[in-house]
Amino acid sequence: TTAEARPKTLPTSALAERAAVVLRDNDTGSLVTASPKLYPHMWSWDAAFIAIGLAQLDIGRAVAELDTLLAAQWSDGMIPHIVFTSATGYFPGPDRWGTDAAPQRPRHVRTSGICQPPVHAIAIRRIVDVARRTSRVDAALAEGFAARVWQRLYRWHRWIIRYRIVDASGLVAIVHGWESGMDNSPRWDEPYSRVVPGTNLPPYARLDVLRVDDPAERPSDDDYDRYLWLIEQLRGVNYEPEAVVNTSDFLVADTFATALFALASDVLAELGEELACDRDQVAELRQWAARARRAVALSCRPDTGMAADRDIRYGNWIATPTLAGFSPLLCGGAGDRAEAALLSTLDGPDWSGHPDLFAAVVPSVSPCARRFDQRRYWRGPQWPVLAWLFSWAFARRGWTAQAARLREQGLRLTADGSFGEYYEPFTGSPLGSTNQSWTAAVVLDWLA
Ligand code: 9YW
Repeated sequence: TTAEARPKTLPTSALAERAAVVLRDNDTGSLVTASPKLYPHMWSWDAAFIAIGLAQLDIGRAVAELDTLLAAQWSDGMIPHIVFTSATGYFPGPDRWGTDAAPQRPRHVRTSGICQPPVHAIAIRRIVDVARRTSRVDAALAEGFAARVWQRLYRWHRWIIRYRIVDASGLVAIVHGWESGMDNSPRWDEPYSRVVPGTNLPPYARLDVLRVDDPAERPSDDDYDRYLWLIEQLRGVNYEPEAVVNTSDFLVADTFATALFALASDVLAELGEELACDRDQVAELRQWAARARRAVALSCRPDTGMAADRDIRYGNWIATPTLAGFSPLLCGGAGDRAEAALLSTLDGPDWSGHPDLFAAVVPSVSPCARRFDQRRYWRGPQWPVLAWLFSWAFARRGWTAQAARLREQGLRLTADGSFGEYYEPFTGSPLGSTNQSWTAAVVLDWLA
């Protein structure tokens, strides 16, 4: 039945062609929306991965994508998690976010008021590397762009250091599950269970559930009440970054965001050296990276070796088995033995080596975990974009065989050309949106 449930496998050339069509179809001219119907706006970390895919088609278009995102950077340095287009059909839109009164907001465009994981330096690194292989003109274009926006990226990383390292763990704090990029991950169950929506939560109607085949692929209504309640809290302090951290009922140290911050800070420092940027700022980035790496290593649980998040409000570690537990493999710092053990856990039967998986791609939650839910969003399905992230990081760390295997298995998962947002791990069926831009983008990069 598994084989029956599975659409055909496209030949590589047809798959690449289809992926390119998805990016073109989702392109509004100045930005590529995250997906055609479900997400008709620009999302921060999506834009980074989308730019990586665009680099395979047109370096100029890849650069323009990141320019659109960076032009929406807030004056304090934050890169907002959504840059809104004029499209309706997504909730919560700009009116519900109510960022218009925040003094740090950009003037030319409306945005949300929170952020997402800082993967943007990684995108710039990849675009520069790809461009250097295509032509001298492309290389000059990409390097010129990197030099031009380097300061903006530095200010973004400084914003995280200033406002989001708030407890002794040294991990990057988030004030909303959406900031993690993994909205309803079981990582956040406990912290969310303590968020109690007020009776004055303004009424709303969800639109996301209307755009997928089955509401069971999306977060629950209770989840959404909490997501919306946190927006009310953020609005209540007009998105002032210190007040946000002091007042949000959800304040969690995110080990995965921290690992990405460490990795991206190193990448940004390295680019800064290549492009002869400010030496003191390069040195600061190196320091920030080292501190973040240490924090991720210290978050590892002694029994499993997996990295954990920390509920800052309530002072407890959250050791739910999700793919965020493998964060140290992205940024290093845990030590060779710990990393070897973690790598074998990753390949083992509780994770990518689970015998019933359609493709050996790390699922968002271990299929052996109590809270595993094979169809529901960040609670079990496989996300090709995360497989790409791990494969890129592994290649950078010199783990060539592991990187190649992730690429091969990621392509197995996505070979039907539907470019699902996420995939059911046992059948490999696409779930959520189809023609999801970042899925198409990483496939294009894999096929290059
Ligand atoms: C939402 C766009 C975004 C991703 C997130 C993912 C989802 C949006 O889609 O969140 O409204 O649920 O969780 O990581 O950036 O692809």
